[in-house]
Amino acid sequence: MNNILKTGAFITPVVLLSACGGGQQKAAVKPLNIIHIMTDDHSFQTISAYGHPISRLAPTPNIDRLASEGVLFRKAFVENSLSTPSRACLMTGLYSHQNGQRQLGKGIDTTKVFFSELLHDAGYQTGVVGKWHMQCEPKGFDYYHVLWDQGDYYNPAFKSPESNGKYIKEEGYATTLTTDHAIRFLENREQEKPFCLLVHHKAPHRNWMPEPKYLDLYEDVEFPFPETFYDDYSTRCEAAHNQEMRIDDDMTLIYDLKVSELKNVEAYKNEPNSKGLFASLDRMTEEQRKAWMAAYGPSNEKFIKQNLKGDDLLKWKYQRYLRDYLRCIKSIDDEVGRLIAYLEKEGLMDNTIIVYTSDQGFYMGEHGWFDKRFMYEESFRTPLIIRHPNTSTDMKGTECDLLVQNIDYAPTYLATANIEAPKEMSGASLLPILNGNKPANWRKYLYYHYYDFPAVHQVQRHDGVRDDRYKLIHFYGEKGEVNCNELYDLQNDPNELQNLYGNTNHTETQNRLQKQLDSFRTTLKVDEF
Ligand code: SGN
Ligand code: CA
Repeated sequence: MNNILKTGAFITPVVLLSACGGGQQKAAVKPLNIIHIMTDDHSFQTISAYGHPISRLAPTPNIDRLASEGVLFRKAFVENSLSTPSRACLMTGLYSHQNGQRQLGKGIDTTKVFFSELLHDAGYQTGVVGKWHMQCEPKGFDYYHVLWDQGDYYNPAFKSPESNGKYIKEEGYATTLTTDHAIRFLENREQEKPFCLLVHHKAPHRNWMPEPKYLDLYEDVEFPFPETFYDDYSTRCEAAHNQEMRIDDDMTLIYDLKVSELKNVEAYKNEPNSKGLFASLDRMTEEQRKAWMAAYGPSNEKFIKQNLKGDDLLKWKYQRYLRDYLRCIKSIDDEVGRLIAYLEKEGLMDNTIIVYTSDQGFYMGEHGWFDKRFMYEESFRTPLIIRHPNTSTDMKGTECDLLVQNIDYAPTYLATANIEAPKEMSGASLLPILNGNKPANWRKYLYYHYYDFPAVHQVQRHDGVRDDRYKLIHFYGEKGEVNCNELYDLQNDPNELQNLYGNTNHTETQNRLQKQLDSFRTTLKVDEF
C-alpha cells in the first residue's frame, strides 16, 4: 500500500498528498482489487480454522492463513443451498425468487444486473475462472475461462472468449488448472486498472476425485463419526425421512466410492451413475489412470474380500467418503497457497481483498447424510473468511458472529469500488464489519428458501427464518399437500435433534419467528410457500 494513505475510514478512494506544490490535492487512487475464491460444496467442518474435529486430522494451513490475517465468519449462510442459485445470488445480490435461479437447472433472469457489470463499467478489469454453471453466458467480464457445466476433475474442458464458444479439453487436474488460469488472468491484466477475479473451483463437488499426488493421502487415518451419524429423524417432518442423500442407501460404491471392480458383479450392475465413474476414468491419460488404479486397486480388493455388511459397510463407506473428500480439499488448500504466493510475489497483498467461501455447506455424515439443500446448519451455513488489507492489527485473526448471507457479497464488492449498490439489492456491505464496527441496524433474522423438488436427492421444498438462537422451517409441497413445521433452539440443541414446534414452552418464540417469516414473505414478495 505504498502510495495510499490510510484514512482510518474503511473507504478505499483516498486523498493523496501532492509531492510538489505543497498543498493537498485530490487524485484518483485505484480502489482495492478483489479476489473471490469460491469452492463447490466445501464444508466449514473441513477447514481447520473452524476447529471441527475432522479438520484437525486434515488441516488447511493456507486457508487458515487467510483467517489468521483476516476475519472468520462463524455465522455465514446461503439463501438457497444449491450451486446455481448460490452463484446467481452472488452475482445479483438478490434472493432466488428475485433473480429467477430457484432450481439447479434453470431460471436465471439475465435482465438482472450482475455486480461484475457495474465494476466493469467503473473501470475494473473483471475475470472469472473455473465453475460458472449458470444457464447464461458470463456477464460483465473482460475475461472468462470457465468449465463445462459441473466440470470434470481430470482433463476438464474449458471455454473462453478465444475458443469461440467451444469447450476445449485441457490436460491436468481441475483445481490446478483453475489456479493456472487465475494466475494467467493476473499476469495479463492491465496493471493500471483495479481487478476483480472470481476463482471458482469445481472441487470438492461429488464424486470427490482426488489429484494423482494425493490418491493415497489419509489412507491410514480414521476420521471421527459425527454425533448425529445415526439420527433417526424421530422428531422431524416427513422431509428428513424422505430425502435420498443417505450414506447407507444413496451413496454408491462404484460412482461415489470408486470400487470400479464391482462393474460386473450382478448386484452392482445397475448402480446409479456408475457410468459417470467410467467416463471419468476414460478421460484420464494412461499415466493418470495407472496412478489411480495403483492407489484404489489394492484397497478395493481388500474391501471386496471383506464382504462387509450393515453397520461395518456403512462405516467403511463413511471413511472412504471422507478420505476422498479431504484429499480434494488438500489440493484446494495447496492451490490457495499458490495463488497467495503469486499475490505476494507481485506485491498485491496490500491492495487486494481475498475472500474464501463455498457455494454452500455440505454434510460430512451428519444425520447420516452427504449433499446439502436442507436449512439445517451444515448446509445452510457456508465457510466465509475475508482477508482485507485494511483490517486493523487487533482485528486480524478474529471471528465474527453476526448473521451474514451470500446476498451480501455483491454489495460488499460494490462498496469496495465505491459504487452505490442498486436499490433492489437485498444484502448489505460487510466492509464495516471487517474493522470491528457492528452496523447499527444489522439484520437480526435470515430468510432461507429451497425450491428444487422433485429433483435428485428429493429434498422437500421449504422456507424459513433463523435468528441468533432459533430456527423455524416450513416444509411445503407443490400444491400445498405437505405442510409441516420445525422449530429448533440452536443454543440448547446445536445438532437440531429436538423439533420444538408446537411445544407450549416455546409458543412465544414460535410466534415471534412465524411473524418474522410472514414479514419476509410479504416484503420480499415471495410467491410460493
Ligand atoms: C449433481 C450431483 C448431485 C448434486 C447436484 C447439485 N449428482 O446432480 O449429487 O446434489 O449435482 O450439486 S452427480 O451424480 O452428478 O454427481 S451443486 O453443487 O451443483 O448444487
Ligand atoms: Ca455446490
